[in-house]
Amino acid sequence: VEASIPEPQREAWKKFSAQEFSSKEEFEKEVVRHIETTLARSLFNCDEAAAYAGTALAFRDRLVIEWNKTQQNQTFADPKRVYYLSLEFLMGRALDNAMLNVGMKDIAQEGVSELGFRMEDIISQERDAALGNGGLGRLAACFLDSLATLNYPAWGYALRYRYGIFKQEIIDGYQVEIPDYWLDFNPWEFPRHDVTVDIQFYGNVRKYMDDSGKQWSVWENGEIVNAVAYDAPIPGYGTKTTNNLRLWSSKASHGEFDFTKFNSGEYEASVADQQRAETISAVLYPNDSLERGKELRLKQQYFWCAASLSDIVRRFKKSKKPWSEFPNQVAIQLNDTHPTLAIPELQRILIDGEGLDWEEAWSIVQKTFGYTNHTVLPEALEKWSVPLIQHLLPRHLQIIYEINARFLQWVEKKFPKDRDMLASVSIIEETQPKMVRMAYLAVIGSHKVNGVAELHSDLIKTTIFKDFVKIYGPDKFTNVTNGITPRRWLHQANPRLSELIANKLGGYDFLTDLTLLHKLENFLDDKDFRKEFQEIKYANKVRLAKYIKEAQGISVNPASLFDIQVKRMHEYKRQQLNVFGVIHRYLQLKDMSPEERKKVQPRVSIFGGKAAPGYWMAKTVIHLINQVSAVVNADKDIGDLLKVVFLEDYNVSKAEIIVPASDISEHISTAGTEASGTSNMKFVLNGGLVIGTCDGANIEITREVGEDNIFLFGNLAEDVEDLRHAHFYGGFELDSQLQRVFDEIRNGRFGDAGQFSALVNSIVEHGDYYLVSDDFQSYVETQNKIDEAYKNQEEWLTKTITCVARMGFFSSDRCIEEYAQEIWNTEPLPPPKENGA
Ligand code: Z15
Repeated sequence: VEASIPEPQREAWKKFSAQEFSSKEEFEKEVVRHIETTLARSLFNCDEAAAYAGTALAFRDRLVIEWNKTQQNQTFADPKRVYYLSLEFLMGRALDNAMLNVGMKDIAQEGVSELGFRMEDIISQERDAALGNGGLGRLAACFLDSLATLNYPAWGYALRYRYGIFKQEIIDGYQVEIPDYWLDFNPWEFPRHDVTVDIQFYGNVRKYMDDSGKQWSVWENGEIVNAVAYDAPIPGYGTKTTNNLRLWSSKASHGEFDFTKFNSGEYEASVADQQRAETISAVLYPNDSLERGKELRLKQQYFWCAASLSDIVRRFKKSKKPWSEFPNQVAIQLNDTHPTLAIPELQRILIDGEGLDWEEAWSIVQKTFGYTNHTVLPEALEKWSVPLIQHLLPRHLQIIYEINARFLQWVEKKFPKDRDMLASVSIIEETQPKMVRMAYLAVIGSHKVNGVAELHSDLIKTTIFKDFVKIYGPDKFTNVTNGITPRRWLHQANPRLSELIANKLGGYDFLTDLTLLHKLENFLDDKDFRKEFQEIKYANKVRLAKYIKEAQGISVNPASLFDIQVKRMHEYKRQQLNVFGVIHRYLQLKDMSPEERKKVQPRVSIFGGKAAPGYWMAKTVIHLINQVSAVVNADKDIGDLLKVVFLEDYNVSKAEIIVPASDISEHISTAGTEASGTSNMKFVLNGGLVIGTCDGANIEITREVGEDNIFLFGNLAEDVEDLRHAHFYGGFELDSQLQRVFDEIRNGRFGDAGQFSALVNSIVEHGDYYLVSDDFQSYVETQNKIDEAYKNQEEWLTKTITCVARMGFFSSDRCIEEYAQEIWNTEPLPPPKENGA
C-alpha cells in the first residue's frame, strides 16, 4: 500500500496545501523568507548569490506545485508516456527559463529591484547545467521544453554526473580543461532517496528448469551498485504542465561502507568499494561524435538503461494491464546508440523476470523502441568488444547473440544464400576481438529509425543502413528534421526582438506557433519596424562587444561585420577552413595600399568551442586561431579592418549572448558530414545570415529562406567520394592562395611553425580527408560576396527580416509533433481546468 493521507483527513491537507505567489509583494516575501530561513542569512549578508538563491527557490516552489499536480494528473489518467533516453541534456540555466515559462518575470523583476538587485545580475549568478557536449545534448534539452509546452506526458532519463562538460581555459593559446563541479548549490534537483534500483554487473548466468519443465536463466553472483533518482522539474511555456527529468546517481549498495570489511580492518578497501560505485556517475565523457570504447562508459550506459527501464516497468505494472499493452503505454526513444543496451535489458526483464516467451517479449520490445541516428561518421559509430560485454554483462551478451541468430535466420529466408548480406548485417563484427555493432542492434530492436535532417536521413539509407532498407523496406526509416525551442533561442536570448515581433503580430502566439512569423513579411516596407529591427541587431552586437572586452580583453567595433563560428571543435566542422580564410584576408590586407584599405568592409571573426581533451588536431586548430588572433589584433596596419577573437569556454549561457549578435555565422562542414546542425537555425532565427555548405539542415534552411538569402559554397555530398579518391590518385594541385597561407604558417609568421605542421600536412600530404583545399577558393569568393552584400545595408536588412519570417519550420515543437505522430503514437494530456481554488 502506498503512503497516502487517509480520505477523512484530506480536507485538512487541502486547507493548508501550498499556495503560489501571485503578486510582487508575495514574491518578495517568499524571496526574503527563503534567504532568511532556507539559507540562514540576513539582510546584512545578502549578496547576489544569495539573491539568486532566494529568487530561484521562490520560483522553484511555484514549479513544484505544478509539477506535483502534473504528475498526479498523469498518474490518474495513465496515458501513453514518452521516455526520452539521452546520456546528455545540455540544459544551461534554469531560472530565466522558469520565469518566462511560468510567466512571472515582470513581477519578479520589479520585486528584486525593490530589494536592491538587478535581474540580469541575479540570472547570471546561476551555473550552467552542462550535462552534455554539443548538438545532441542541446537537442535533448530543446525537446524537453517542447514536450512540456505541448502537454505530452514525457520523461527524460539521464545520469546525474557530478562533473559536467569541462570548463575551457585558454592559457598561452592552448586549451586547458578545468573540472566542472556544478552541484555545490543546485536548487532545481530533488533527491528521491526512496526511488532506488539495484543494478548488477559481472557475475555469471545459471540455467535451470522449473517444475513445469520451463527453462529459466538467472544472472547471479554479480556486483550490485545502487541507482538513486534525482528529479528536476521541466516547465512548459504557457501551460501548467511540468514534466520530469530523472537523473540517476550511483552509490555503493551497502550504505556508507562495507561493514564486514570495515570491521575486519580493511578500512581502505571498504572506502575504495564505495568510491568505485560512485565513479559510475562521476563524469560526463567529453567526446562529441567520437567513441573511445572505455569500460567505464559501458558501465554508465548499462547503469542508466537498467535503472530507467526498471522505473518504467514498475510504473507500467502499477496499471495491472497485460504485457501486450506495454507498447500502448510506453514509447522509448533512443537518443543515438548510447542507450541501445535498453533493448536487450527489456528483453531480459520480460523473459527472465516476467516469464514471457521469447517471441512475445521481442515483439513488445520492437514496438516500444524508436532509434534516432545522429551521425554517419565511422569514428562515432559505437562498437563494444564481445569479451568486454561478456565480462560485464554476461546475460546481455547471450541475449544479443540470440537476437542476432534469430534475425540472421530470418534474413537468410528472405535472401537465401546471400552470405555477404548475412556478414554485412550481423550485429557481430567478425574482427579480433569480435565487436557488437550497437547501431545494428538499435535498428533491429526498434520499429522506427530516424535521421535528423533530410540529407542525413537519405544518406543513412544509402550508406550505413543500406542493407537494412533491403531487409525491412524503406518505411522503417524516416526523417525528422531537428528543431530548436523558440522560447530560449528567441524570447529569452533576444527579448527585444521577441517584443518587436509581438508588437507587430499582436501578441506572443508565435512563441508556440512559430510559423506565424511568416506575417513579418508584411512589414518589410514598414520603416519604423525596419529601423527597430536594425537597432536591435546593433544593440545585440554592442552587448557581445562588451562581453568580448570583459572576457577576452579585445576591443571590437560593433559596426563591423560580425562573423561567428561557435560549435564543438572538430575536423569535419572545418574551423581550419575558417582560420585559413582569416589568414588569407589578413595577407590581402597587408598587401593593400592605405587607399585600398579604406574600401574594405571591417570584420570581426569570432570563434568558440571546446575540443575533446584527447583530440590533438582539434586542439591544434584552437592554438592556431589564438596565434592568428594575437598577430592580427596587434597589427597597427590593420586596426578595425580585421579582429580575431577566440571566446573561451563556449556554453549554452554564452550562446544566448553570441547567437543574437551575428551578421554571418559559419556552418561549413564537409558536405555529408554534419547530420543536421542546430545552431544554424538559432542564428537565422535571430536575424543573422549563414555561410554554409550544402549539408545537414543548411539545405532545408535554404529551401525555406530562399537561395538569395543564404551564402552557399563548396562541393556537394555526392562528389565527396570522388574528390577524396582524386587526392590519392589524381594529379592534385593546391590552390595558390591556400598555398600562400601555408607558406606563411610554415615560415613562422604565426609562431612556432612546428606546432602546425601536422595540421598543414593533413591537407598537403595525407589526402585532405575533409576537402579543405577543394572548397577553399569557393569559400573565399563567397566571403567576398558577403562583404559586397553587407555594404548595401538596406538589402541586407531585407534579407535578414525575410529569413526570420521564414524560420517557422525549425521550431522543436514541429519536430516533437512529428515524433509523436510518426514514431510514438502518443497524444497530449492537457492539464485539467481548475475551478476556483
Ligand atoms: C552530437 O552532438 C551529434 C551527433 C553525434 O553522433 C554525437 Cl555522438 C554528438 C550532433 C550532430 O553532429 C549534429 O549534426 C546534430 O545537429 C546534433 O547531433 C543533433 O541531432
